[in-house]
Amino acid sequence: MSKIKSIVAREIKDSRGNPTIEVELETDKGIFVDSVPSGASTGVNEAAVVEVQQAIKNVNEIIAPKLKGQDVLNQKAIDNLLIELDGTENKSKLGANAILAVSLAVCRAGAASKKIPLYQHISELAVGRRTSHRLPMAMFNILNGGAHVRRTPSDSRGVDKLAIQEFMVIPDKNSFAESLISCNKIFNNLKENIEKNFGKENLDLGDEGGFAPPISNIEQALYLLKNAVDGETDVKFALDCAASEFYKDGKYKIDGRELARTELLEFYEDLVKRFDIISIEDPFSQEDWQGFESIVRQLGEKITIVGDDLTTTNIKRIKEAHNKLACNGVILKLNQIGTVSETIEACNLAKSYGWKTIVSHRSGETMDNFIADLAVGLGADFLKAGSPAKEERMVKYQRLLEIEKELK
Ligand code: 2PG
Ligand code: MG
Repeated sequence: MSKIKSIVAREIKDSRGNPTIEVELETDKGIFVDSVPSGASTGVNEAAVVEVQQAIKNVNEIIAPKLKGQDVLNQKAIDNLLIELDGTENKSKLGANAILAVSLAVCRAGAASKKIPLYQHISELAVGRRTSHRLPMAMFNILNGGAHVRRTPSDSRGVDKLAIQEFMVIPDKNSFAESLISCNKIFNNLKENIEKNFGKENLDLGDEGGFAPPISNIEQALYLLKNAVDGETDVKFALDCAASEFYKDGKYKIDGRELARTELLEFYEDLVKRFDIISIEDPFSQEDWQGFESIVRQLGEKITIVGDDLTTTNIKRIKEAHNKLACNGVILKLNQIGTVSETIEACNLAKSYGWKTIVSHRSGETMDNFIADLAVGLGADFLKAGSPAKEERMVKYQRLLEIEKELK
């Protein structure tokens, strides 16, 4: 048992330089610090974020006095209390950012109270007992488009950006350490190829540390990736289309064309035939259930169709997606729902359906590495945390390396 002595919130900056909230929670075991990331391609059904200064006020003046003296081992009860204190459906009163920062720090303090690693504590919260652990496979996002790249056709380069947001590589190696080495080789090959084809001035990176060369053609992007894999074996691809971002008035704007749902489906089918793609996230817009249903029917046996904006780590949406057979994999993002307990619940539900589970960072990240422990603790199939070229992404992978060593 460890009682909360104090909780103090303050402002820090995230990887895009935007303000976000960090919380410092003190118990007899020490001081525990966690912070909250933010998305750019956010789903409309995500929990609400309140302005940072307001979130800080809400933690310091409303949450902290209520939680003082509570035992951090009661994660579920504390998360329920936070939900109750907020009292809204989407956490719009206190803010999911305020609530999550506290929930994360409580969890970290809980692990310390039990003197066990954070991932082990999370897994005990998730399954109610001790279990063995395995590492997730990493999805490294090394080519960026969509909302994570700021370029318009009117730029000097005159080329629009890629409609698809994330082009990821998944090295299937014996260990995470080997996967990371493999990713680095691919990343460096990609860099060389981009430099050769587009010049040094086009080596800029998107928000998640993937390259953002002046191309807008999806096939060309996949060939760039394929060439970069050069000699590396057992490397698969995954896409996060974040299709809500290129959907307008019933059409999907991609590759300079405007595609209807059925045409976009054909487009994906063709890509899956020609490239080693094992997973497609948000292939259709977040309310285009028919799109999701059709792609699961056509490709669901072969690859994973992942809900992110569709499901928003929300058990209601996950249940609906299951009933409609709209996906067979799910993204888990703590800040889409706002508490550790609800994220665990979402994961358990998805697993009960036999879905693949992917713990994910956000495009605006902090140096917090909580999601590495979360991915291991939940026994998630994958962790997606960007490219190793950015420090706020790399700290998550560093933590996985540490955990891997510990588990050997
Ligand atoms: C996504 C995420 C993270 P954002 O769409 O999966 O990669 O992006 O945080 O901008 O929503
Ligand atoms: Mg996504």
